[in-house]
Amino acid sequence: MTPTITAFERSPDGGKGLARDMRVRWALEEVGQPYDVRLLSFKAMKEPAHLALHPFGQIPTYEEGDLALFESGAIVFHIAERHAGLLPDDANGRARAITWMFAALSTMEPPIIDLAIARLMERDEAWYEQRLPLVEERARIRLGELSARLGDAEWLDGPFSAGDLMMVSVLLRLKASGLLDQYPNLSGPAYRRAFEAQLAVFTAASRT
Ligand code: GTB
Repeated sequence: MTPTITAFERSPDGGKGLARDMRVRWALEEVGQPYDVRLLSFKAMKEPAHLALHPFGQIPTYEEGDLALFESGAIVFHIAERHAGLLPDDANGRARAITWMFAALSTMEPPIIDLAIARLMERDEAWYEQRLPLVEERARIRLGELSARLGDAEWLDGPFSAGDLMMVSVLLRLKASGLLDQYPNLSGPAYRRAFEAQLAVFTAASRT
């Protein structure tokens, strides 16, 4: 059965792929699962039909037969569990890949989102110039720790997994800030090449 996901009808990022449907699309493309997309206006997202699917009136959601899911992490995990290619076969490797998914969402994403929101929505506040360095520092600390763990490796734990997919989708939110450039192994040639190789699969598939 072809799943249906939801996405912004008009994404405020103007097509940069920064909204959280992108990680779900990427997971579906990686495993070669075709999908439909239902685009929603901001108004429709808060109406009862969508609230029945998503208690917080957000995107993305995922529907497949009787199953309706919300939360991009849960959706990507579901896709990774049902298809080969995003989670290792051995139980311990699988558990570690899932750990990296959680690390991306619950340890890396919050300071990165705080920074994105500060840069996007708080610029006109009187306290912006004082707050920005604090928010940047919190993101920088996590990036430094992640960079130290990644070292020279291409991916976080062995071959590419849903953990890497989630981490990359979280890090991409920092692109405009320039902060990533300070961590060559997170944004440098090896990681970028590896990321682009994965992305090529996605881009080719979305052209067909
Ligand atoms: N924890 C949830 C998940 O991971 O699925 C968070 C979902 C979420 O924040 N959805 C956002 C949403 O629906 C879209 S992704 N917001 C509307 C609302 O809450 O009313 C966040 C987002 C929005 C816009 C940009 N952008 O323009 O750059 C980037 C990311």
